[in-house]
Amino acid sequence: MALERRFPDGFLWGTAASAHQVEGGNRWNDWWRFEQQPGAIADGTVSGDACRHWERYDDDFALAAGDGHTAHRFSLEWSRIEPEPGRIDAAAVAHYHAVLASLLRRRLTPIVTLHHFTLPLWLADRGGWESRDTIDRFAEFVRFAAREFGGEVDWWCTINEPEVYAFRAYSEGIWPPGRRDDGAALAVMANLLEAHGRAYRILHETDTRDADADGRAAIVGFAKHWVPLEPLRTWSPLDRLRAAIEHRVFNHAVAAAAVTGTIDLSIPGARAVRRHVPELEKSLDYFGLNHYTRWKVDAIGRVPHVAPRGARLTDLGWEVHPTGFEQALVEAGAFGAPVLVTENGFADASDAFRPAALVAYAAAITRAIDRGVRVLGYLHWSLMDNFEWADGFRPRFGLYAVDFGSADRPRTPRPSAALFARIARANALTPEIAAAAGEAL
Ligand code: IFM
Repeated sequence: MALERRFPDGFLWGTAASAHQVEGGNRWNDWWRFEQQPGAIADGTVSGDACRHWERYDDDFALAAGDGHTAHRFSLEWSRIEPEPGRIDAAAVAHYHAVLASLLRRRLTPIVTLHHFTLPLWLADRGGWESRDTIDRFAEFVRFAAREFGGEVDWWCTINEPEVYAFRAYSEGIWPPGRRDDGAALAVMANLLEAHGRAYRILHETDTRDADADGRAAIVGFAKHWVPLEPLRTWSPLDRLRAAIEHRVFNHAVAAAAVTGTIDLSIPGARAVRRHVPELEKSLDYFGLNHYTRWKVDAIGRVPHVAPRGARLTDLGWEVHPTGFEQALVEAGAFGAPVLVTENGFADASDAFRPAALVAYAAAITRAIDRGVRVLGYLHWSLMDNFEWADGFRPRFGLYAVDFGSADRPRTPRPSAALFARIARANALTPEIAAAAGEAL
């Protein structure tokens, strides 16, 4: 990299995580119960004590602040706050106030997710997101969170990856409740989108306290997993058709719903969902973009999504492809709201290519900015290794390695932690930083 590339003033640098993946001891949600079934988790692990972040959050935020981060995204665990219908657990609420106080003391802007894949058991047992009643229960939870935490929080992320959740849990059946029914997946996705719209209005009505006195009391978006889906064989009408259908339902329809208010979800062979939800219209103050890889779509193969031959792959077999990230930023930006990268990261236990990838992906952001996308910040997934859902603890996404074999879960920085710190502190990519990352991707 020959030239220095600066990021906009106030650009947010930090990491993202979710409660169940790091806290430990989240035994009152549907994931905990699901993990106990033999074969549910690929490497045979369970979330258990996870990273013990429930006890160690303050030390973890000290690491982040010491590395020049300015923001941190985390989720409130609904099942801890409301372990039984209508009963608020005062100790859990006090805990999250302490978490927020720790972040604020360290000048880390909190970005709070309200639903990140887990449901309280009592709600999962009443039909979870297939039931419209869950939308109402979620609305009440959001109102509670806005009242309770609004004085400390301005940035809210309503729902993480509605599309991933719906397909993994209701179509592939590899997440709780383990259903395999495309029609149910579409219905669940629609309910999650409706819930986002409701939450957007509630947060703006209820959180009127401007925590950082910048004139904005509530800044609300969702986190959308954006995956470029391209035909494996561009000459194949079947690959092209399947890629187009999947792109439409997985990427475009989700983002469009939050702009137009119209939910329009269809896939061949499943009952389509079409409805207009007024609360959903213009319900993004920012577009939360989660991006990891692109997939080539093979309409006739045994495995429908594959990485291109010869591509550099993460430990999960996901292609490292910075140009796809630039494309995702541009496509997300086209929906009109500024984009916050709410997640991006790499399963790379040996940190073999993460430093170079960090530089290449940051460079992709600068190119997207040059193309007119307003990018507000970048949150790396993740500060430390954590519980990767049905893949267990094997994939290592952390800037810090966690020793899960040791009772107190020691954290050790990977070289990437220092490299990311240099980018965050400089708020720039410099030739020196690029050189420090080693060989370019
Ligand atoms: O770990 C997940 C996270 O919970 C949601 N987005 C993708 C990450 C990596 O798979």
